[in-house]
Amino acid sequence: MKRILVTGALGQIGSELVGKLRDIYGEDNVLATDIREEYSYGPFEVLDVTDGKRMYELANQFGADTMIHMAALLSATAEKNPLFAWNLNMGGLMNALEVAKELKMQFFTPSSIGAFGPSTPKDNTPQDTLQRPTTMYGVNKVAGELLCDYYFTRFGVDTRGVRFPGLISYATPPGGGTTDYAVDIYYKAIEQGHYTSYIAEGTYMDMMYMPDALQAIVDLMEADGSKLKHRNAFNISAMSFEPSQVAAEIKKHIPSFKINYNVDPVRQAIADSWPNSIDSSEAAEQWGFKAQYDLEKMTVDMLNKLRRKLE
Ligand code: AKB
Repeated sequence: MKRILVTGALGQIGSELVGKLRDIYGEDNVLATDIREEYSYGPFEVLDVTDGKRMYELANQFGADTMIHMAALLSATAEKNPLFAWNLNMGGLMNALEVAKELKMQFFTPSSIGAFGPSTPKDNTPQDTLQRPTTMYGVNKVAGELLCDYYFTRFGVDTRGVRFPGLISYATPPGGGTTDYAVDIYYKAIEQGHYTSYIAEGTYMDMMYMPDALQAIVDLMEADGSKLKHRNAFNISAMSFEPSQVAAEIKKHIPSFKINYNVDPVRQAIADSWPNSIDSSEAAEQWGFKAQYDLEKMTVDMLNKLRRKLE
């Protein structure tokens, strides 16, 4: 049975991931850590990921054999405070990789579609392609992809990772991402019947429903390592859409729903520098990645779950 340490356990992905991992591997085998102290159940420790010594001690005491390193700033927040983003995103990752190396742990950390930039091919973006991102978040993600590959080839750490698209969930709101509009729109549809999008009509980005993202992490970590030609930064996507397409899908269930636009130039510039749609075929071939939710199926589930949560 795995013994897993999760950083950033109260974040958008972490808070749902911990529950899933505990269902699979047992509550006592998953140590949730976060800089915030709000945890309600199961093993939890406060951890600032820039404190490598404490990270080592917690992993060692817990007897962890797997590190899932999620703590990071997202794209829009990182753009507001680039130096802090570098220190947190890169400092945290270096500490986590060092702990994984010392304690011989299997290792997962996510990259993102943010690792691509304006010179990357925009449509069906290949697994291996030009990566010259123009955001601090993107610079962190490319450096992180390279570092994870380096720790595998140089030190034999079993590093694995995916490039997540925008993630959509009814459980925990995201914070500080460029793709967050695709979550907000569902909340506002139910709460107010209309949504003002900070991303312009016609801006396509890759997206994925949270259950598929969580399953992808589990599947990649359980995959036979000898079959992986890549290890880190697998392109994975479930759908690509632009704001008016989500609005049209919501309208099928809430006919009076309306969308209008008030574009935020900072987040729009980030979105414009990212691909329209990425090619996930290497992940499918090497470890069987397959998403279950498309826009239609996700919209039905999001609206049902959010109605129950909000009404
Ligand atoms: C963001 O928008 O920053 C994230 C991402 C795509 O990495 N959701």
